Amino acid sequence: MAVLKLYGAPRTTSTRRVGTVLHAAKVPFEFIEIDIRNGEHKKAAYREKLPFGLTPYIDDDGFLLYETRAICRYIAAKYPACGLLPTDSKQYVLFEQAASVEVTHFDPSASLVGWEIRVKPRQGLKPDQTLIDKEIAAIDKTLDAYEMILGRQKYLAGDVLTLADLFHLPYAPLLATAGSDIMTRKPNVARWYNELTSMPSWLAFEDGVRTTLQY
Ligand SMILES: N[C@@H](CCC(=O)N[C@@H](CS)C(=O)NCC(=O)O)C(=O)O
Repeated sequence: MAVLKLYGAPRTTSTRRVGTVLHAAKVPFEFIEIDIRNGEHKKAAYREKLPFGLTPYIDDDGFLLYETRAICRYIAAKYPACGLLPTDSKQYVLFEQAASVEVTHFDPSASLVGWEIRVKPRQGLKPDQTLIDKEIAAIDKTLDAYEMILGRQKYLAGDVLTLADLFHLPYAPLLATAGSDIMTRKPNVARWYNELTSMPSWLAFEDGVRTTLQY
């Protein structure tokens, strides 16, 4: 059986989300870089694989999949020993609840901040500080709820680490890059955030995602 292939841009948040989960689940993979600077992902041949013209996607022995959270669910379901996706029905929906919180309450603002501080400067544009401040204030409100949840349990879906926690990783550290300390101001959020950002699977690809055949 062929080794799983990850096609993406090594330093982007989305590719790093998948790389982190592959590493956490100890899944060997070949990394194939997509040249996003020259628009490889907008070409017709690429859109055959990923019609939205974004990165990343995986090819697992001919099975193609895009959308990072779906890819991560697939990896965790295929390699259940990683324990990142609960199988018990109640634990599973608590995971889905937490995953939904990330995608609806955390990601919209965090990815806007990411766009302002990472993408705009690359396009020669100036980040909009008013927008950054507004989005960081919105995330801070969301983190008040996280503080309550994480005061009662270790992780967002219970006392076991799940993909719902890991889904925050690519964007949460960007808030510090944007000059904000909101991830470390509330004690329970800070404990959770510090644990996540110290994980070897997160640190492994600090310099970019790369082919990893052995752990
Ligand atoms: N919802 C998608 C988002 C993918 C995405 O936005 N990828 C970015 C990199 S972080 C990308 O390919 N950007 C290139 C572009 O917008 O042209 C996912 O989770 O996979």
